[in-house]
Amino acid sequence: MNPFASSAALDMQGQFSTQDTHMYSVILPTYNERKNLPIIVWLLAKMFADNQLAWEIIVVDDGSPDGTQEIARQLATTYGEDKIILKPRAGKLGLGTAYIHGLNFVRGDFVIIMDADFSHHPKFIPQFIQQQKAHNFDIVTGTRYRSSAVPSLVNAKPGGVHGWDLKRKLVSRGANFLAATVLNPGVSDLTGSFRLYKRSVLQHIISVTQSKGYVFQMEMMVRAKALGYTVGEVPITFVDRLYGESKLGADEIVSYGKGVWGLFVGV
Ligand SMILES: Nc1nc2c(ncn2[C@@H]2O[C@H](COP(=O)(O)OP(=O)(O)OP(=O)(O)O)[C@@H](O)[C@H]2O)c(=O)[nH]1
Ligand SMILES: [Mg+2]
Repeated sequence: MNPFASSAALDMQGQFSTQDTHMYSVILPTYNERKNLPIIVWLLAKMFADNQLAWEIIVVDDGSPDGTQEIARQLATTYGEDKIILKPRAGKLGLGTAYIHGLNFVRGDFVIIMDADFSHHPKFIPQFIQQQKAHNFDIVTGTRYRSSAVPSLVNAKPGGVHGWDLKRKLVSRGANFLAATVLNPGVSDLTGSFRLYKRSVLQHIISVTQSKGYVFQMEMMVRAKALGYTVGEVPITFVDRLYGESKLGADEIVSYGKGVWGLFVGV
């Protein structure tokens, strides 16, 4: 180990500081999240402040007709233009490209990807960070399908899903089971999208990921493992969206199945 590596963490008095000097950038894709956005931003800001972390939120809104961008501008005035950064696009271009777009503006060395509809609770982020630090992971992923963290982590509680009907639960379980069996990447929640990445790792993975829609998250993880990146897991409880309509339909299920097959033959 480099004997000088820790000197950067010494503060002015020569004390060893445990202060986290990293910056965490959240990419928040939004489409018609006018009602959810203020709550999720408030929770994120509070969590970052409580944990004394440097942060920013990049809102990638795809021309939401409900006026999400107007809310984002108000939030930027409230929290600061350096904290809430609105990077809109003209129309609904999809989630995969929303992450790519948002990543162009990231200033932090770590990136958190999450949904804005309250399904991903910011309270889990300190555990993601703890897990990342403990093992220097390239990626830490939230998992709905484990009862404990991998490797184990104090305070982690079993993951789960709340507010979904049986059909949606079965589809999600089935989708993960199918992907886990066919692709076997050794990560439990492949279709989830609540994750912490080292920025350079996310840039690399995203540059080689080809699929769109629901398959996108899965391909990112399968590619990450194939490229040799290290992944930790933290159980999360996933709650169905607070406001707004769900859009999962038969078309998504069929294209997902095709996506798994594409990855099986392609990666
Ligand atoms: N910028 C952008 N954001 C999107 C797009 N589609 C969805 N989102 C956002 O991406 C996140 C996840 O999308 P959701 O629609 O919640 O997807 P889901 O959780 O699979 O399905 P729901 O049951 O509808 O919650 C949310 O924050 C959405 O607002 C899009 O085309 N562009
Ligand atoms: Mg959702």
